[in-house]
Amino acid sequence: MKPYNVVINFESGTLDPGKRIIRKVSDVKNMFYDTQAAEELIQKGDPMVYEVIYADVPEEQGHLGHCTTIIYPGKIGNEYFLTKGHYHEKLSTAEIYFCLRGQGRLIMESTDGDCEVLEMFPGSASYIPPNWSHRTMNVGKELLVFYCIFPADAGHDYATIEEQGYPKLVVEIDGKVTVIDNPKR
Ligand code: S6P
Ligand code: ZN
Repeated sequence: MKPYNVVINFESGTLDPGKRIIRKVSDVKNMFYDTQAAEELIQKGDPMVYEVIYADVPEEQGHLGHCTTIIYPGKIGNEYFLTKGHYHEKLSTAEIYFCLRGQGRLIMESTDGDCEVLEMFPGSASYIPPNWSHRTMNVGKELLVFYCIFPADAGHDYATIEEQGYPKLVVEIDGKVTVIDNPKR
């Protein structure tokens, strides 16, 4: 293949040319603590929670996958709109999230059971080491847009997070972004 550019719009989060994946509430309902509130939102029109736009790169060792993620502002119950969250299938692969717009949180859990939450804001570049699962939330009132770079053969393991969730939840309490223990863990 030959070198090529994509163009990223920092405001809208579009990456062009790119392949777009859309996640609605019905796609991520099991990831939220308040599944009842998620069901109600699905009945009310099943709004979009986030989009991922991938650059066309071979999913092979040596290549770097890259994409933008756009998370819409919103909550289910008092929990902020979030991504599914995953370990990489190839656990030894790291990733970088570079925030372009908005306010977010990045929650990570290692295979050793450590849990960390980092702030995301325009200019923040978060390093996700090998062996750490990762999920993001939009804690602001506008779009959260970030750019991801990862080994193209990293893959996704969604099942572990879907089954066990994270040790912490990021919720709004009295109008403030608050990290609490997850009662289901
Ligand atoms: C891929 C990378 C991101 C996420 C995206 C959506 O390794 O971490 O591109 O795929 O932010 O999150 P998720 O958990 O639904 O894939
Ligand atoms: Zn990843």
